Amino acid sequence: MSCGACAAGSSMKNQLDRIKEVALKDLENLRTLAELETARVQALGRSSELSQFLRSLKERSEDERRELGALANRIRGELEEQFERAKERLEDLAYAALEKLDVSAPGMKVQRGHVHPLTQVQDDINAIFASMGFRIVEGPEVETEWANFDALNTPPDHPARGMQDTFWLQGMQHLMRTHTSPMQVRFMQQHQPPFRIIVPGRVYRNEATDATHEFQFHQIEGLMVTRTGPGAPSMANLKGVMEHFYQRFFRDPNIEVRFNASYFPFVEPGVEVYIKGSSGKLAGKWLEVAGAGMVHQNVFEHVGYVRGEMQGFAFGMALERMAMLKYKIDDIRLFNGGDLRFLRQF
Ligand code: FA5
Repeated sequence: MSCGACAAGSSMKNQLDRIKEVALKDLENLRTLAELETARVQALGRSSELSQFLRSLKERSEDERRELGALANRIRGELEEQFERAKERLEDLAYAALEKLDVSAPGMKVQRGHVHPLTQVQDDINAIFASMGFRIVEGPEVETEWANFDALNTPPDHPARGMQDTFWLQGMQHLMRTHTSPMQVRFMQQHQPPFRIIVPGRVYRNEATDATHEFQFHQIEGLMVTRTGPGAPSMANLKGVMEHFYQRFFRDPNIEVRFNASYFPFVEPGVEVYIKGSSGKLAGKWLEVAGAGMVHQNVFEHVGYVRGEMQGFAFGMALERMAMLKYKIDDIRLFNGGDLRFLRQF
């Protein structure tokens, strides 16, 4: 071996020592598995200095190749082992961090939700009617045109249909119910009097929203029917039920009820129910709170009863309007707005 070759060989050994030194130093400072992977690629990857070194050996003499190749491969093996150890150490640390449980840390407070104000008001209303012997039943929100209108004495050309414009489903046979009154029809088709029911539920109307109108709101229907005869439900009974309900609901024994003549095709006579109380929004003025009346004999006929054999009253009110009056809420849109500042007040 010439002296020149000797010098080249020793400088290449130095280069290998330096490569090893740099890689081991890098290993000491690693803190994450991601950092480790970057350092590993840098030290041992295809474009690392070590790989380039090994590739360059083919230009060397056979002796040099043998000697320096063996040395370079030994260093590669050592480094691979060191990287593997560092990996195990970092993995252990990562698991330990995951499992770390500080039993003395203060507990995390779980935020509890609560019942929506409309549900609270509905529960109150149900309880009051239940105490008067009314059964609570529910019905479908998608209705037939027949139950929502025709059976309720409102044929296609009837002007009252225009007052309850709705959302029709494809084919115009079904619609989103405009009121809970179709449940009068469904219930009577399946039951014989005597009965008294209330029907809470969602209703839909195709109208612009404002502070007192929603396109989707809730109603509570009431229906009490017996066979015709002494003791059958009368307008006087209807007034008594209304009075008792509103006095208990608003917790105001001074609430008065007044009927104003009105028109709904499915009752005869029909009235609008007004109340006046002594405090809050009810103080000193008459407010319209419901529609009501004696069930029309045409409706009894449509559900299969014999005309004149049955007698009863029906009423319908909106849940949102009840809640607004009770809690002095001035915009109906707050109920569905999702604003927690509003909802947390209940
Ligand atoms: C009816 O829906 C009748 N079915 C009520 C009825 C039942 C009368 C039984 C006779 C016998 P009306 O369309 O007026 O009636 O609606 C009833 C109540 O719903 C109204 O008094 C009003 O308080 C409320 N209401 C009507 N439209 C809306 C709306 N867009 N948003 C909120 N509340 C409404």
